[in-house]
Amino acid sequence: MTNSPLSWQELATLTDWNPDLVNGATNSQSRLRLFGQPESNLRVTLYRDHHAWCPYCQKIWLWLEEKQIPYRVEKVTMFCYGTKEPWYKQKVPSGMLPALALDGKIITESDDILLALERAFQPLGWGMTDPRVLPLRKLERLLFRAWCSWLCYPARSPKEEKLNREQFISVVAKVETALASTPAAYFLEEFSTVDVIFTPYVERMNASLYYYKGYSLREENPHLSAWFDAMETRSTYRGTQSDFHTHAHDLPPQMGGCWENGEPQMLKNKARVDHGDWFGLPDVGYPEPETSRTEALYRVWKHRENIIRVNPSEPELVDRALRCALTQMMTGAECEPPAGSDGALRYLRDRISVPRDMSIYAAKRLRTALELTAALAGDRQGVPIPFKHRQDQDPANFAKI
Ligand SMILES: N[C@@H](CCC(=O)N[C@@H](CS)C(=O)NCC(=O)O)C(=O)O
Repeated sequence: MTNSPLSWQELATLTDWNPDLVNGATNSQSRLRLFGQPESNLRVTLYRDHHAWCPYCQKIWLWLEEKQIPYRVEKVTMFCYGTKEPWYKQKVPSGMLPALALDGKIITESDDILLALERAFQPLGWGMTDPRVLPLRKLERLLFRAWCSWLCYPARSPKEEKLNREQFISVVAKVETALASTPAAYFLEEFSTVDVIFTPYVERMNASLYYYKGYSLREENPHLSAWFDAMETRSTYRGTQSDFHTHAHDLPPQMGGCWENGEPQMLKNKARVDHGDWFGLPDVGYPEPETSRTEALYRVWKHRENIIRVNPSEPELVDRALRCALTQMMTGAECEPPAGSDGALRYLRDRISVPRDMSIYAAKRLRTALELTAALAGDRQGVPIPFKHRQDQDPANFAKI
């Protein structure tokens, strides 16, 4: 145990994280993607949320990454996080996301965007209107509605809760049958637009049902489990993939509420997602990369001024406590944080957003170091995460200073 944390300068020497955001692997921090092509090939701008969270944006993002279509990214604030940018409302008066500019023409509605992209760049495997794709698109919407009915409305009785659960599981059975109908782990013989369409909400279902209902979609359904594993072999998906903690706390304001069932398994899952152990949760199945710590360190180091400024505790206290947690993460030696910094460290632990801030394993490493270090100071929690909005994450507060 030490009580002298490394300085920011010393910490900087411990990371060489430097991804190629333009031509390298999929990364939520990219503002321009060229895939090795000249900038003159650019025909597309994707307007998506600052948090890399919007499910309909993820669909378009993944498609562009899979097809390696050069594009620019413009980030926009979602209503429940802060004020919508006036320049965006001039382009898209509803303020809805995603939007896409293709050769200067604005297109909204994610399905219309995919149709336009297919016309311009050819489909990803089977196209949106292919007779094999249409019924699977319908199945995805059926699954979505069954999920909403179970998660987003309070059940008036245990009987209704049970019925909603059974209804959802009966649609999952149809998804299992669809996945079983080809030898591949994907919906059709090869990865295609269908997998892209299922990805955003199946990922959110996996997280939210684990947390609010004690139901583990990925573990209880062999074909969905194999599908997740196959998706995770793709660097494109890994770059857009979120974790249980982020989804569990980003969904309620977007969906108008998520309702816990209070069952013992649910309570256990919720405690684990909120307080750890984050390793081994069924939000990821591939092994941890060697770079998870250096990535987490670099991301905190880069944004340290904003991270410290938005924390409700005193800046000097947060600065030192944060360096203690990073010292522990990088050296393995426990580092005693200043008295009274437990709430400050847990405030940050609860606000790491995946993939906005860092990738899934980097976030697990950072959450673990923050919790371990906070526990040396006490058991105070941070200011609770709001349920009706996420203005604590307003991008305006994180603008570069
Ligand atoms: N049907 C639309 C739905 C898009 C949608 O619901 N977008 C949400 C974000 S996931 C939105 O823009 N909400 C307004 C906001 O949060 O600012 C589509 O497929 O593109």
